[in-house]
Amino acid sequence: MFFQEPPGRPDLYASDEPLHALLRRRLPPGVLQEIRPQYEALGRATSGELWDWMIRAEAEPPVHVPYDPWGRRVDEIRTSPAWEELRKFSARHGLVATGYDERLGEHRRVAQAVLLYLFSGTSATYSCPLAMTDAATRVLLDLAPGDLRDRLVAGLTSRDPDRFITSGQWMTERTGGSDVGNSETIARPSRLVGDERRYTLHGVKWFTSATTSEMALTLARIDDGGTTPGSRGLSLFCVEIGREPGRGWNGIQVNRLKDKLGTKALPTAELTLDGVEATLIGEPGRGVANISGMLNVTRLYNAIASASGIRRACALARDYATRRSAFGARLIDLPLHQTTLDDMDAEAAAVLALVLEGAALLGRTEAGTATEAERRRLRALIPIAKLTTAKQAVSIASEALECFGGAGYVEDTGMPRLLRDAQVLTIWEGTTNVLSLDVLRAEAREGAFTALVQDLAARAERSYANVAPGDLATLRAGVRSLIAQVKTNMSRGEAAMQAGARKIA
Ligand code: MFK
Ligand code: FAD
Repeated sequence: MFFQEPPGRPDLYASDEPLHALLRRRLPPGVLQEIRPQYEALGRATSGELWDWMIRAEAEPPVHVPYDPWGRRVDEIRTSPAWEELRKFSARHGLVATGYDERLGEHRRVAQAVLLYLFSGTSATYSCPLAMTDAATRVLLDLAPGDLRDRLVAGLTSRDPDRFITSGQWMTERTGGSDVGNSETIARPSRLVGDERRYTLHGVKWFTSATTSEMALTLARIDDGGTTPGSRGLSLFCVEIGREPGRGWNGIQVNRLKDKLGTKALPTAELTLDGVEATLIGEPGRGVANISGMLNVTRLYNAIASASGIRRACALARDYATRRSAFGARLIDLPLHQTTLDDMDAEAAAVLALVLEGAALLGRTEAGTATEAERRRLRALIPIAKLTTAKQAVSIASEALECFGGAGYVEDTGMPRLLRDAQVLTIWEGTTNVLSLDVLRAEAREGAFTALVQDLAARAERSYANVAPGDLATLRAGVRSLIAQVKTNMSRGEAAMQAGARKIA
C-alpha cells in the first residue's frame, strides 16, 4: 500500500546558497566569522525546536479570561508555553539586541536582519512583537525623556530572557487604521514625575497585537480644555502596562481577542483605555511624525518576514519535490516543475537582496555613516520593499501550496498556514495603497523615489558594463521612462496623481 512521505524540515541556513553569497558581499569577513555560528544555530533551530514551538503555539492559540472565578475583572491573556519559549529564544539570540550592538557599527542592521530572516518564518509570527519592540526602542532612544528611556530600553534590548520585555504599537482605532488622524482617544494632563509629563488616556484601540507586552507606544489627542482635530492634534505616548497577577491591568480593559484568518498564535486584542497613565514622548501635536520612526523599523521587519516566509515556502516545496512522484519521475525531475521551483527560488533570492539593501541603509543611517542620498533612498525603499515583498509573499505562498497539490489545501499538512500568515503582511503596517501614496509624498518632499531609481540605474550600468550594448541601451531607456513617468504623475492634479500611485511604487 502506498503512503506519501511527508516533506522534511529543511535547515533554512545551511541550504540557502543565495544567502551565503549575499552575506559574503554584505558583511566584512571578521563580522561574518563572529556571527556565523549564530546563523548556524538558528538554521538548526528552524528544523528543530523552532519548528516544534511554531506548531504548538499555533495549536494552542491565546485565550482571553475576562473574570476570575469570583467575578473580579482580571483580563488575563493565556498564551501557549511555546509562545513563551519563542520569547526566551528571541532574547537569548539577541534578535532585537543585535540591531543596537554598537560593536557592529553600520553592519548591525544587516547582521540582525539575517537573524530575523532565519527566525521569522518559523516563529508563529513572534516576529510581530519583536518588530514593535525594536521600533519602540528606536523611538525611545531618539525622543523619550531620559528617565523613561533608561527605565525601558535596557529591557527591550536585553539578551537575558528574565529581563527582556516587549512593546506593542497601538495606532489603529475603529475610525481608521490608515487615516489615524481620525483617532478619538483623549489624553488628559495628570502629573509631572521627574522629567516625565504624565497624562491619562481614554479611548478604544481596535487592533493591538502583542497584547501581552509590558509597554506600548500609542497616539492620543491632548485635551487641555480643548482639542485640535486631525493628525496634527495627535501626540505620542508611552504606556507602561503594569499588570498585577489576578488584579487586571492598570486602567486597561481587554474587550476581546480578534478571531483572525491567520497569525493564530499572536494575541491581537481590542482594548478600552479607561484612564491608563501614559508618558508624553516628544512634542505635543507631533505624534504622527514621531511614530513614523517606529513605522520605518516595523515596515522593514515586515519585508524581512515576507522574505522569510517566501524562503520557507520555497524550501518546503523543493524538499517535497524530491519525495513525490508523478508520471514515472520525481517532481524535481519533471522539467516544468523544475522551472516552477527555480522561478520561485529566483524570486526568493531577489526579495532577500532587496531586504538586505534596506537593512544596510538603515544600519548606515543609524550609525551616522549614511550620505544624504542614501538617507533619501532609504525613505523610498522602506515602503516600496514592504509593499512589493508582501504581495510576493502571498503569491509565492499560493504557488507553494499548489506544489503540494491537494495536500497543500489540507489543514494538518501545515501548508495552508503559509498562505494565511502571508496575507496579513499586505495589510498591517500600511496597506499597499497607503504605502504607494507614502512613496509619492516622499518623492514630492525630498526626491526620495528619484534618488532610489538613479542609484539602481547606476548599479545596473556597472553590472551591465560587460554585456551587449543593446541591453545597456534598453536599460537606460527604461530608467528614463520610469523617471519621466514619475514626473508626469507628480505634475498631474491630486486625484490623477493618487490614482497612479500604485503603478509607480
Ligand atoms: C512580521 C513583522 C511585521 C511587523 C508587525 C507589526 C504588527 C502590526 C502593527 C500595526 O499594523 S501598527 C499600525 C500601523 N499603521 C500604519 O502603518 C498607518 C498607515 N497609515 C499611514 O502610514 C499614513 O500615511 C499616515 C498615518 C502616516 C498618514 O497620516 P497623516 O496625518 O496624513 O500624515 P502626514 O501629514 O502624511 O504626515 C505627518 C508627518 O509625519 C509629516 O511630517 P511633518 O509634520 O514634519 O511634515 C510626514 O513627513 C511624517 N511621516 C509620515 N509618514 C512617514 C513620515 N516620516 C517618515 N516616514 C514615514 N513613513
Ligand atoms: P482602512 O484604512 O479602512 O483601509 C481600507 C481600504 O482602503 C484598504 O484597501 C486601503 O488600502 C484603502 N485606503 C485607505 N486609505 C486610502 C487612500 N488614501 N487611498 C487609497 N486607498 C486607501 N494596528 C495597530 O495599530 N497595532 C497593532 O498591533 C495591529 N495589529 C494588527 C494585527 C492584525 C492581524 C491585523 C489584520 C491588523 C492589525 N493592525 C494593528 C491594524 C492595521 O494596521 C490596520 O488594519 C491597517 O493599517 C489598515 O487600517 P484599516 O483596517 O482601518 O483599513
